[in-house]
Amino acid sequence: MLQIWGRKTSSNVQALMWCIGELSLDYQRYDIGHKYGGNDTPAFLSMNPNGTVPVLKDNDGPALWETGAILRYLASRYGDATFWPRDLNARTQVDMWAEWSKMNVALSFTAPIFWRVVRTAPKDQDKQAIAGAVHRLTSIFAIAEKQLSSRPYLAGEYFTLADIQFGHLLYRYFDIDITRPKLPVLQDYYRRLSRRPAYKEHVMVPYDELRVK
Ligand SMILES: N[C@@H](CCC(=O)N[C@@H](CS)C(=O)NCC(=O)O)C(=O)O
Repeated sequence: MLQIWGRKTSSNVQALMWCIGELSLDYQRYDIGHKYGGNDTPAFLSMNPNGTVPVLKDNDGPALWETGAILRYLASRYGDATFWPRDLNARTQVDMWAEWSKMNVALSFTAPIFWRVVRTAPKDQDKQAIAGAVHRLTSIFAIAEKQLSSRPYLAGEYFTLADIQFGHLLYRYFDIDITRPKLPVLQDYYRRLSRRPAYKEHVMVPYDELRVK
């Protein structure tokens, strides 16, 4: 069985849990981090010296950290050949879009937009900075808009690991109180993802406990 340390309101934990749900794997998750604490104890730091969540253990295997690496581990071990192709070129296409999502989309959304809107008290919010960050994210989303206009999923015909790394950010993007540009293809892609049971369960999670009032 898999053991996961990490609160369900962490976006990285959500990506991991969504993957676990899609692959129908048995798991036990422990609430760690943010209001739950527990990520600064010697026991936790011996698993992950960074003190961040998620951490995963697969049966008696070593503790794994870094969400991207954990996702690739699960995909290699448990994913089928559409989710994580065995052919190197096909797999690298998936990996390329997964990495792009982590490095370009997540870094342009989580701290610059989500934290500024949700994890900042309304009186301290910098509306201009938020609008600027949305504008920068839009130019990145334009790449996804074009990519998804000729295929149903980010890396092609099939739902893959790339959709996990990209799509888990969209619930919060479409849910928070910001002015969004029209991106009809992305909106439709998000609508399709939000019909997936594992997405509903692990990604569409209320984040009120993170809100600074
Ligand atoms: N690069 C790491 C980042 C992990 C990370 O920053 N996790 C956040 C939650 S998304 C965290 O542990 N925050 C501290 C906390 O929850 O207390 C990864 O991808 O796993």
